[in-house]
Amino acid sequence: MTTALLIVDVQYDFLPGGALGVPAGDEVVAPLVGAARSGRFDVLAASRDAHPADHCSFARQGGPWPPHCVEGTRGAELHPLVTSLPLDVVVDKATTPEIDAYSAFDGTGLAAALKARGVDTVVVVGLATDYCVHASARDARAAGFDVVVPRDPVRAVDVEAGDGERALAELASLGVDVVDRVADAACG
Ligand code: VGL
Ligand code: ZN
Repeated sequence: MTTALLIVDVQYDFLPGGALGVPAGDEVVAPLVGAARSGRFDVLAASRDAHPADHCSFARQGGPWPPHCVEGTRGAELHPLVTSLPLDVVVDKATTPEIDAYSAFDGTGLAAALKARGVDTVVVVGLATDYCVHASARDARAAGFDVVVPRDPVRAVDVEAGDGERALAELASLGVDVVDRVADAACG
């Protein structure tokens, strides 16, 4: 088993106080950094939401979100503890004005980059459970990986109460292994 930890969108704008702060989003940092430093992962990957200033997902353009993760701004930067990791792969997504992408696999070449490193199992962590974690785990599964989502290093936006739990339930129905703790994931 060759396992990747995929750290999704742990950027200032998704942390409390950010433009699209995820409630308790900062709580993901300690468990995921601990996992990344545990030596249990063969490959460390991270994604960034990296939008142009006129991105179609922004309210000004008729989209659902306040402006967030605009390239070149502090809000788009990864948390410094994530940046401090020896990341093997970093991908930017939703980088063109007309196209939104929640999945770290959407238009980024991430599946090929992981397969080139022999990865067969992907543990998906980060923000947010009901958007980019959900879409990334779903696409990892669709790309043929075994997929694990641990609960301790993910947090949900929960626009509607229960969105995060529904996202995890849907992932489980797709064959994703939803576990309580990242420490219990990828022990093969
Ligand atoms: C995300 C909303 C908009 C995410 C990205 O990373 O989950 N959510 N853009
Ligand atoms: Zn976005």
